[in-house]
Amino acid sequence: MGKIRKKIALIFGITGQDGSYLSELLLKKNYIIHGVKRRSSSANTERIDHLFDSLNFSNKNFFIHYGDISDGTSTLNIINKVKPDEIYNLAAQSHVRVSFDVPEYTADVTALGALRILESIRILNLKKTKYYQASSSEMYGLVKKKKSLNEKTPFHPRSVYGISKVFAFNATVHYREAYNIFACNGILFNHESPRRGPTFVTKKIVQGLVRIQKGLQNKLTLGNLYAVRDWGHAKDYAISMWKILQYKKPDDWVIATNKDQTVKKFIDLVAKKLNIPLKWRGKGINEKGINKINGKVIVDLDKKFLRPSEVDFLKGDFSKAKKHLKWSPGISTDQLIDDMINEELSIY
Ligand code: NAP
Ligand code: F7E
Repeated sequence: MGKIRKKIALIFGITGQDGSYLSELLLKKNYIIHGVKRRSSSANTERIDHLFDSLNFSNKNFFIHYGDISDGTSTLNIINKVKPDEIYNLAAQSHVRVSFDVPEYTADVTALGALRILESIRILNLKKTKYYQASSSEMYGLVKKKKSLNEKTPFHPRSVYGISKVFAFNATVHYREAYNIFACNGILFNHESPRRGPTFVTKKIVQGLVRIQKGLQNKLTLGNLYAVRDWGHAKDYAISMWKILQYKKPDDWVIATNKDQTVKKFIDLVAKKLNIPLKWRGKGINEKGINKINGKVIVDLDKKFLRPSEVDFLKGDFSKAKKHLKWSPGISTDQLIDDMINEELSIY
């Protein structure tokens, strides 16, 4: 009997939250993984250090290459060298607030980066290579009716990050239609985990409140408390990425939990789990979260964390993915918060 050839996956954005969970999943599925890492002056492989020997940049089934999706030549060269069965493009300047400060850079990486990968697949004539684009609920932006959003809901992005993701979404559809490339969009709603970057709101809240409980920090300063988000667990969402590329045809998919919460509710849930007695006082930018027992201000607001234009409401209808991909979120918000808190507590 001949040996079954292992599938080869190439992951752009392997050092990020999702890249690390996707790598763990694909290694379990017996893939050979090639990941692309940017050069940085300080270590950026913390989330994947457990998967390879960082001195040799590899282990048996896991290889890291230096590259950058703002560099078309290196992107094309890596794809040509690896000739992957599946490419996952998770690389992006992924912070919405930061995209207001560095719009041109965000568009170069988040929009044109996707185009550079798609162009490489086309130029190299890789007929069998499948492409996953990390599209985002931020594309919906200004939502007219506060109801669950699906694959048919129109996009109205509210940041250069959102605009760039709409470009990448459309480029993915275009390369599918024009060149018959198996190119897919996962329209993923917010997903979090202990590995979430520290400046995203859920991680900032968990980290801040744990540190306050431990007496290591006095207060947590935030922006808009009333934004509504649909928060899932990144581990669940990595499974959806793989399922999207295994489906019989390329398509676009909403991945979400169909549950919504405000930022304020998320703070209340975390505070309750940490036994921090919290009450709210004041309005607008003067609203504050106060320790009911000693009267100390635990949460306050600062305009610098507000955005010039906000996405007020995001909740996703994942019924298409449920029906055809047999994907549903397995981890509840409650479990997500426990997971994030436990990880944070384990540091101290
Ligand atoms: P993340 O933690 O910020 O990871 C982003 C990854 O992209 C990192 O590995 C980063 O490398 C890499 N990267 C940034 N610029 C690059 C460049 N020029 N060339 C190559 N790599 C580059 O983001 P995430 O939460 O894992 O999200 C993964 C993807 O899904 C992103 O595209 C994001 O926009 C999208 N998305 C995320 C969510 C969510 O809620 N998490 C929802 C929808 C869509 P460094 O480690 O060197 O910074
Ligand atoms: O903000 C509000 C903020 O930065 C969530 C990215 O993964 O998901 C993420 O984008 C909400 C916003 O995530 C603070 O105004 C209040 O309404 O955690 P976030 P995001 O902007 O939704 C989408 C789907 C992606 O694709 C992105 O890559 O929380 N908020 N106070 C705050 N947000 C932050 N960051 N910091 C605050 O202090």
